[in-house]
Amino acid sequence: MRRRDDAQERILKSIHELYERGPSPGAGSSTSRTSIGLLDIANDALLRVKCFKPRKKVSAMIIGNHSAGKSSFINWYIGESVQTTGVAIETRGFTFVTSGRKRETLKGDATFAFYDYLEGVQNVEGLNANIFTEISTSKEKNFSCVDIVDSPGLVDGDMCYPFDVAKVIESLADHVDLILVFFDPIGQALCKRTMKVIEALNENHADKLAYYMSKADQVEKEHDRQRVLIQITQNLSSRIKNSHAFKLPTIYLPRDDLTVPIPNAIEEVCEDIDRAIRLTVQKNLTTMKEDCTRIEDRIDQVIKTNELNKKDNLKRSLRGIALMLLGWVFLFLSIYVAALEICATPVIAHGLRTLLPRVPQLEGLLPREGQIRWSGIKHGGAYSLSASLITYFVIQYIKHVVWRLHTLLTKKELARLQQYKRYIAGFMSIREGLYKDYFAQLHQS
Ligand SMILES: Nc1nc2c(ncn2[C@@H]2O[C@H](COP(=O)(O)OP(=O)(O)OP(=O)(O)O)[C@@H](O)[C@H]2O)c(=O)[nH]1
Ligand SMILES: [Mg+2]
Repeated sequence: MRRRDDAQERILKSIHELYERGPSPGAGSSTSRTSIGLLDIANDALLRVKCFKPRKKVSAMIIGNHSAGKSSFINWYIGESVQTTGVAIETRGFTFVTSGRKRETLKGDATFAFYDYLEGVQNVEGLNANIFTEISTSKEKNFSCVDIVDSPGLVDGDMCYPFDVAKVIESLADHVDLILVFFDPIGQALCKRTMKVIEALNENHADKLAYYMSKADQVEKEHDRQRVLIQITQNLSSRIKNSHAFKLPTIYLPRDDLTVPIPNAIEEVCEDIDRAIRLTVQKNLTTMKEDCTRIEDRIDQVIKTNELNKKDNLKRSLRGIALMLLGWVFLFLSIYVAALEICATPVIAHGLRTLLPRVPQLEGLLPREGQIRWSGIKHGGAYSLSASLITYFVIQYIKHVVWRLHTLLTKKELARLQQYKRYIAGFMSIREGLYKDYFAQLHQS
């Protein structure tokens, strides 16, 4: 039993650390000297892959009627009296019972900080003063892999809760892995408030719910117990969704003085918790593989896009240079036409003829008296100049659009991506090792 606990705890912890900090030194991978976590890689600005850190522990919430034995079960499970129990209404708030290195009690604010998924209920009025964390050093059963949430007993009538209990239970249900519902056989089994909460939880979390008839040793006669079981089953049947998988084991805290052999399925509760842990271990191992594959694919995609961009940049540059040369042709043409037109103005033409009387090419440039150049088109020079200038500017614009280059990865960035690929390969091999450990412990148990 202990071996199995250790392996599961180690796997959950290792996966959590791989996401947060990367492999610890000596984890048997080429990446062991790095301190970069899977999340750091996923969140890199070049990649931006959405990943969530798997939780280190499974959480199980216990709900049920007042005095159903919820807190007593937790104390029994961890082998330590962290929760107050008794016939009065004992538990008035929510308590997260978790394992740690030092016995400690955390109040509202610290509890909200400890469990980030409580963000959704942080503003529920009156909850802050009624939410706690009890850290216990217990190593009993699979406690090191599970956080157990104790909830206030549900009662009908005038009982006034300092906050909206049903709302908080429903909100926590979104985040816990298992919801244990305790019905005690005496009086409280038919509590309307409990039934309403169960009905609401069945809407979205039917698979997480497990029902038990607690304190079964209080009903010594078998036919009385059967009657209570039928009564609870009848009440639940219209409210629960997966009724084909419905079970209602009878449980009670083991005691030595019991003369009547009442069947006790309390180990089934432990088995349900163990199953949730096993499922979480499997789920986390699968999630890690999927995340690694997604990050690897993204790295390949970024490198491939960079290669394509490089080729495209070359094409764009060639087109840009061609357009630039063409633009120059039209620019020179515009300058030439402008020069011709300036020389053709009477004052400049006269001046040129006087200054350079013996240059024969001059007559080719200057119009004879009364001659209209540009194939006889009046203002042909102005038209030609405008046309070539407009063409020049249009070419400039097209060049500006065409010669726009993609930003390429720098050598440093490319090297970083290649390094990430090596890290991911390292993560995958560590994960393989964890999977082997998981199967080994399955065969041993
Ligand atoms: N006979 C018997 N008594 C039990 C068992 N479990 C708990 N009790 C007793 O039932 C009473 C109520 O137990 P709690 O654990 O305080 O019940 P709870 O569900 O936490 O109650 P609230 O916090 O008020 O909701 C205590 O006096 C316990 O000693 C059991 O299995 N058998
Ligand atoms: Mg209690």
